Amino acid sequence: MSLRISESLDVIGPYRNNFSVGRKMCLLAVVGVLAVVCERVASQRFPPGFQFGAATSAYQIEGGWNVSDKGESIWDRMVHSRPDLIYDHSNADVACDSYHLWEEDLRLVQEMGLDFYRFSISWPRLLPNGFSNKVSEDGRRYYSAVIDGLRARGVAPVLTLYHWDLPQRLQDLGGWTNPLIVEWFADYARVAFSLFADRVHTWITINEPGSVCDVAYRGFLAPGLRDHEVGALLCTKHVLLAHARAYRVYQEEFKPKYHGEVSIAYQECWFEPKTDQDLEITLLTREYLFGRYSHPIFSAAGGWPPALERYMADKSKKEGYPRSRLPAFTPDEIQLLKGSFDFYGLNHYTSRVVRGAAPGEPLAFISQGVEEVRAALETRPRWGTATSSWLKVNPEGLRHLLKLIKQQYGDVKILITENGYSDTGDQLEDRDRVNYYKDYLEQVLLAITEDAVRVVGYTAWSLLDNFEWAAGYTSRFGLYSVDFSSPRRPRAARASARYYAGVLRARGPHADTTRNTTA
Ligand code: GBH
Repeated sequence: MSLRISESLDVIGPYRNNFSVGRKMCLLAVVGVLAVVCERVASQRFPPGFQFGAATSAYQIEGGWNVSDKGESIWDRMVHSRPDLIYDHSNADVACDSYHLWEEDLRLVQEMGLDFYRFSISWPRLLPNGFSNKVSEDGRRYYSAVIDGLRARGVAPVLTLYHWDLPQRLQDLGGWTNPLIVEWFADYARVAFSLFADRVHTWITINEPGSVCDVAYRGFLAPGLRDHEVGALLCTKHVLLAHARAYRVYQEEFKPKYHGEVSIAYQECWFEPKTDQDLEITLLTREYLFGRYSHPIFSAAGGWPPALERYMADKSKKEGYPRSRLPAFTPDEIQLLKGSFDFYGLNHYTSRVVRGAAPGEPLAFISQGVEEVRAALETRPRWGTATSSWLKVNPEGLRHLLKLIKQQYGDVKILITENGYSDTGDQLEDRDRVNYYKDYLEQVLLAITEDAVRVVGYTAWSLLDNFEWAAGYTSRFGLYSVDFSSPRRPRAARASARYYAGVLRARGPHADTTRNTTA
């Protein structure tokens, strides 16, 4: 008798009853009836060494937007000058006030027993004018204290250099469309490595290059510009090169001493074709949205994905441009980019069904599709919903995607750098979030045990409710809730925080709910 893990989970039922049902089943096993099921449940553990964490980002939690010498970021500028671009006209001037309440956050991290905590540095907090000639003593002290606090609690810091809060000064000089930003970013990275690489051994250079370039240059994130035709593609090239330069700075100047790991974190959905006729458009859409960022770094050949490169060259020519809108790499740049990773960072939330768009079909919103390749994106009615309208729940999509990454780039180590679920935040008994985590974790486990994908860790987004970009505070992703109406910003554990603490104890999606922590 060989039960599949998913079947045995159906037998076990909802997480809340795990323990009692599990215990009854083990009793039955003693009389020899369901021994196999018990064994399968016990073996639903992640391999030894697998790491669990939770994530946040600087602008979304810190507040303290203008304390001491902190510089203005593109998010500070946008929320203050264009509050209409934020759904509830809110901003993150205070947010979770983690700039002042960081010890409170570390208490939550410790309470859940996380192996690591992923957070980000605000570039303009560390380098107030964007350039490395002046390092903020206050910024240095803040991040140093958080790092030391984590380590004192036995939690590894995972540090992101860029989670979307570019110094406004650099935006005024063209931001990610200016090729000089590649060196400015490398300078910033060198400062961060010099200050913290003795204590931080896992680094993410850029969080979601696709959001930085494509979403931002369609106007949905700061700087709120609209130029997906040219601006987004210049941004793509420079974001990638900035990552690679930072990677090489670490490799050459810090790795020999500290032996840490550096990579980039992609946001990728699982895409499946609507019909057999949509296979080609699905591949092209994947290459446009995801391969454009991963192929230059992770493929053996390097450079842009060949089919996308051809498509963009042909299209640009037809449009009358003298050269491809997708800017070319020099041979040196191809070499710089190729292999600039120590693992594959993956943020994953959702899935889409892809089909060719009908002539004239509107594709302005990211949820509608991708204008550049004329692809329409749909969802399946049976997929679950969340408060974020873009977030449809399809746990199997994560397993498919993990397999696809392995198929494309070989046996690369994959760190899931984000995965999570949004609700309105008005209840602490967040059953839907618990189910989301359990179902997605099961799929990660299957990818490891059945498909031999080398997933080395998993990160829940997010540790606590925070400023959800253009959605303001209307979508909540926290394992812990935050009361934004109170000046003290009190945090409270949701059921999902207790569940995740149980996952950490059980080392599997079948949370150990035996211990009642304060979490
Ligand atoms: C991640 O982005 C971020 O890294 C994190 O900061 C964020 O809080 C978290 O996920 C949750 O959103 O409205 O249809 O046009 C996720 C990637 C890209 C998802 C933009 C939403 C807008 C889709 N996001 N996308 S739509």
